[in-house]
Amino acid sequence: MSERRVDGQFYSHPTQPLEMPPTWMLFVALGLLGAALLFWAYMGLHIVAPRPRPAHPSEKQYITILPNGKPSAPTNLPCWLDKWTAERETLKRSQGRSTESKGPLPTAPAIEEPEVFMSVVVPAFNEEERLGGMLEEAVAFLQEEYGDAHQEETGAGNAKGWEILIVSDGSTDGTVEKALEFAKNHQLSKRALPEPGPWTANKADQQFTSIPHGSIRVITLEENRGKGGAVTHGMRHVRGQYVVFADADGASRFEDLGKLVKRCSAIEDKEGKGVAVGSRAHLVGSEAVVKRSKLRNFLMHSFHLLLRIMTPPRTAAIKDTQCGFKVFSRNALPDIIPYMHSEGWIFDVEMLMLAESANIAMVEVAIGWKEVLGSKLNVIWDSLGMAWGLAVLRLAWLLGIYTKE
Ligand SMILES: Nc1nc2c(ncn2[C@@H]2O[C@H](COP(=O)(O)OP(=O)(O)O)[C@@H](O)[C@H]2O)c(=O)[nH]1
Ligand SMILES: [Mg+2]
Repeated sequence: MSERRVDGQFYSHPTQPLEMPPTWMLFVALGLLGAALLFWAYMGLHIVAPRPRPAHPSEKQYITILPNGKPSAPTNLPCWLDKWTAERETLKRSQGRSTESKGPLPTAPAIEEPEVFMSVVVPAFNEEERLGGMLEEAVAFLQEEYGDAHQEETGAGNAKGWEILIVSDGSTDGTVEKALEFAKNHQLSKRALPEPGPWTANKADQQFTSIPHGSIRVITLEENRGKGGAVTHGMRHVRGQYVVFADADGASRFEDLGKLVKRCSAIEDKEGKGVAVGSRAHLVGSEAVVKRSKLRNFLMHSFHLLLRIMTPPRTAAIKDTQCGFKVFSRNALPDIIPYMHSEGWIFDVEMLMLAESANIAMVEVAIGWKEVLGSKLNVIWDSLGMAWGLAVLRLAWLLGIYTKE
């Protein structure tokens, strides 16, 4: 308290009123502060927004089982994306643009022709226990449906056959060995016992499926990236007319793939682009979902609310964005895969947002789903991570940190 003695009296306040700055100055100061905060938020976002690391040379190779039952030497993976990118650079140059220039090209290069009908990408992180049953159910369907002669009714050209790309995401257990052993048994022997999966109703009736050699390819990421990183990596190297990614635990009923492909081909535009999203929304309230913990269901609902607020309308309209079973037509891939950033669980949302921004038709298709023991999702930690990932993704998208050049 300042006290001054004037004329023998004490005053507790200064005799002169304090001179206040004019109001406009306050507004300018606030504006500057806001701008500085935004600037730092923008810079911070640059730092935290994930950018996928380039693949190591060994990650662009695969191992398969040769006809003699031995594992092949590491062999280079065909990569449609590398060819597509090179063609795009040539196109840019021919149009007199620098390779750094942004903005869509008047004509985009086409993706190279498919070699098989169906590519299945399986992200696998320490899945030696769960992978066998999933593969058994997958190959039974794939070989029956697309194995020798592909039916023309899907209107998808002449490609035949299928491939499975297993992307081991820095697994520290025997995931890779398990996958190769599965391929070996199913290529060579007609007598091995089939492994039951989550959807095997009766073990005694389970048929053993012999598969063509080379149809299972195993890719090993040197360090763990996360499901998004592994799926995107696999999808850069697919040869299929259609591509699906599916969880290694066999939670989704594999034979529902046929439904997804039909629905996808039905909505494809004249350029042959379409996405079919497997959905568990019809199971809410049923045993499969109720069996999950209350906390997981509560967090799932909160996440859906966030999604609805934060994503563009057609993505927000999808009831189950997180289902690990999604089909893409080959021609849709160049609008999505080159622009992916998310390494973790939020990658599904990024894929859908990219499809939406490219005006690709999307359809949600109900599938069978069983919760399989051994989930690697840490309910609290991964939910927080997903909310954070979604916020970063949306802001990076809005502020132009993520662009489609
Ligand atoms: N690439 C990769 N895949 C993962 C990781 N964690 C889980 N996955 C895969 O994601 C799929 C679903 O995982 P899961 O643990 O069953 O999760 P949940 O079904 O959501 O409970 C499986 O194929 C896992 O192998 C990871 O860190 N990296
Ligand atoms: Mg699971």
